[in-house]
Amino acid sequence: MNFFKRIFSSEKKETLDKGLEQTKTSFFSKLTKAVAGKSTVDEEVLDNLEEVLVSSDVGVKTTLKIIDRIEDRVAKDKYLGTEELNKILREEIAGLLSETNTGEATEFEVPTNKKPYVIMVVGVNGVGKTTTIGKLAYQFKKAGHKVVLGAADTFRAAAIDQLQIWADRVGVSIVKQQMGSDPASVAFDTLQSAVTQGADVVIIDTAGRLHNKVNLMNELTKVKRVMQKVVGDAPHDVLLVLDGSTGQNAFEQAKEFTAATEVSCLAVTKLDGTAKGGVVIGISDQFQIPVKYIGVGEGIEDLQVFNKYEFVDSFFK
Ligand SMILES: Nc1nc2c(ncn2[C@@H]2O[C@H](COP(=O)(O)OP(=O)(O)O)[C@@H](O)[C@H]2O)c(=O)[nH]1
Ligand SMILES: [Mg+2]
Repeated sequence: MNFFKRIFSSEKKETLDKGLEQTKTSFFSKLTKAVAGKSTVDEEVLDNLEEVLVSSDVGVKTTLKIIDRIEDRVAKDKYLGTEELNKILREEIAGLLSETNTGEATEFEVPTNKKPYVIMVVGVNGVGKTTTIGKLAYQFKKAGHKVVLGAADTFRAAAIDQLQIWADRVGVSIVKQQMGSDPASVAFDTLQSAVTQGADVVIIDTAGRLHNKVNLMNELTKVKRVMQKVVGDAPHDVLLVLDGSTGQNAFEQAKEFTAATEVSCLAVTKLDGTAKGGVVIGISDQFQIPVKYIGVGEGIEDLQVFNKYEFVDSFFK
């Protein structure tokens, strides 16, 4: 099917368009400046374009790939207006994303052969893990699944309270212990409770305080191992949450976490209120890990299944 000839739910699309507004505005104003007063695609235009992409947080590697493609495609010194250049850029970015195994889904999906389907959520403090868990729980519940949350971020009392607030808001159960208790023990209890209740989905929150890679690795390994005593192949997904508004820092975090544990999918949050939405393009291209969800606001409905077609469409609208 043609990359852009897809039909999306208009409500979802509106939220996405709104969420990406700052990225778009900044991107297009830079793009316009990059080609202002230029009538042909020369070295300078390509250099400017490179700068626009890098400063939109697409990342250097991915930017170079895109520039190469444009160079291959556009005859040197060919006349090209902003609109045309924009179209070519859009096509090349779409082409790049279509080569990654990311962003094909359109619905929040629960694998039918896993019961319960266990997701362990990791990422540094403040990136939006708990919020993303709340939003995910809401979507899964809405789809008719029974969801149990596990408060394995036991480092701060506030973290447990925050997950409790989300559980109440969504109307799902939560398993927690006191602050300071062993995260692995909370995860174990959560899975046991989920199995007893016949739950469909379990989402485990974890602490992101462990900056030391060895500690982080040990802790996550322990949590996983303990979970496997209850559900042999758990966790089915390790979801790394990245704050898109931190731009290049998100790339660094992705590198660190993927070195510490096996990450199976990514969520990029806070794409609203930032001009750094290009980070999703770079991350999709550079990590062999699919971006599964994107956060476009603080509200309960502001989590979307990442779909590259919709994304590129919104980015270039
Ligand atoms: N604007 C915006 N804020 C978000 C998004 N996701 C999370 N947040 C906010 O980021 C802050 C930290 O989120 P939290 O879930 O506590 O992060 P955690 O420490 O990783 O669990 C909170 O104020 C959230 O409301 C998002 O997609 N957009
Ligand atoms: Mg939290």
